[in-house]
Amino acid sequence: MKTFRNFIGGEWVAPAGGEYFENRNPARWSEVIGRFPDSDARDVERAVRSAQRGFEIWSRTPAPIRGEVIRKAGDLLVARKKEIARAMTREMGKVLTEALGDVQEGIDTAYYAASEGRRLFGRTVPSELRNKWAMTYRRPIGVCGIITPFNFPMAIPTWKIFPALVCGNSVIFKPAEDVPHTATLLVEILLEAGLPPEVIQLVHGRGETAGRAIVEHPAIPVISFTGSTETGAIIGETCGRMHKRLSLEMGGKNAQIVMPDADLELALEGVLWGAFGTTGQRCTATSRLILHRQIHDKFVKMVCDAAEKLKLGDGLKPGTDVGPLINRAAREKVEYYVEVGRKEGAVLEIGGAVPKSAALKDGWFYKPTVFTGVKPGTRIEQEEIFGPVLSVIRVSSLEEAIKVNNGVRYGLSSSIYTRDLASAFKAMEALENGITYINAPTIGAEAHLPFGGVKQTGNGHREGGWQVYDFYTETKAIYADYSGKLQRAQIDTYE
Ligand code: UN1
Repeated sequence: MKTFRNFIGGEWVAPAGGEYFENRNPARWSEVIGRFPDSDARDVERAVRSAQRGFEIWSRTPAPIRGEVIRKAGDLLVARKKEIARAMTREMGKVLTEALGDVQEGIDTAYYAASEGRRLFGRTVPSELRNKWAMTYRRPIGVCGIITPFNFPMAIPTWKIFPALVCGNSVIFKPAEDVPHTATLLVEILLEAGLPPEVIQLVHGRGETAGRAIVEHPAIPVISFTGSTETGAIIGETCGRMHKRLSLEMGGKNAQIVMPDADLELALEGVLWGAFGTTGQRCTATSRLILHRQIHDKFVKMVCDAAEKLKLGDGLKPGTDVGPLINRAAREKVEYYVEVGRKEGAVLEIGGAVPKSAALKDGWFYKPTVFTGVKPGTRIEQEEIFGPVLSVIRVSSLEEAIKVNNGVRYGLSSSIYTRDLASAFKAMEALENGITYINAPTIGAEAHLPFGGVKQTGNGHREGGWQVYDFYTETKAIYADYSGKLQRAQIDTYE
């Protein structure tokens, strides 16, 4: 069995405590991919000392040159796209087409970040005083702690790491323990692209140990985390106490609304992709379907007939539509919520079980599941399940649909299918989400637009697009006075 290492201090090293965990294939649990370091605070300590040295070099490297390194990383991702996607499917389970998309999102992010190295705009503004210039520019902040989830093993780390690096920061990267192999490949690529070794540190391990040590380390002023709202709250408390800059990207309970005037075939494709793509393990997954009563029964039948035909299996096998869940705990959570749904009186239309077929026995598979008669306010309507479970809610108007959409504590993405322009625009304005799709599913964010949610999905920051560059830089204001005398702002101008 292959043993993998951390990348700390410019070299591939074993963890201080000598402990490892196994990384297994969720579609065939008996298949072990490798052993990865179960790191602790000592490893993080070493990583911090090295990343501080990395920061000294990198923060002084011109931003366009930093961008060139990220461009090269993008080129290497292009060259190795298929190989990385296969490794990703093997450790994460999503079907190969989706894994290829995940790598592509990393490539898109690389090229956007590379060009940002030639922008990183500041502003020049007039001063209220004569012979005085005023302007702002962006400064790197320091060592950034990047903690990422299992569901997008390449895209999400690159959303955070590439902008952080282009802005001149150094990075300590702690990937989810379910997907350490893709993370290792990403770090290899950054090094091959010419990133000075101490600028990136890879610390494998668990959230409670390695993750916690990063969040609590006083010399890491920036933390970016994607994961559960519960863990985000713990991280938020620590970062608040320590005055750290923190970006949180957390849960969702996203809904697709279908109006009577919608193209139902299109809406069907949307909900299948949104609810069961990535086995429902996306923050942006469609976990609620809000149907106007006029098309409710017809559309429920369309969804159930089609969802039952989805082919479960190993994501590497051609023809597979839905892969496994990530691990035992994830499947147990789904089973738990299906039980909750039954007890709450929702009607289980399809699924609600582990598939029986012998070929799927060794993986964490679960049948696509649809509940109807789900009442707003019930637990399966309110809580994030992170699995292939769709709750259908019946409504009588657009206003009611919007109210149901907004009646949860999360606010990541939403979607409406309608041919009516007025309904589309009303929804665009009234849906309380960071992302709204018109005639498209709740998933499908592009790398050059801001990504994030309102309410308890986030804490006001955005990833992707131009906005993330504000998170990874400190804005400094400069006043250059060449008048040769003391000029007092607010006072001399108004004498
Ligand atoms: C996530 O849902 O966890 O919007 C990230 C999408 C992807 C990114 C999703 N591009 O579907």
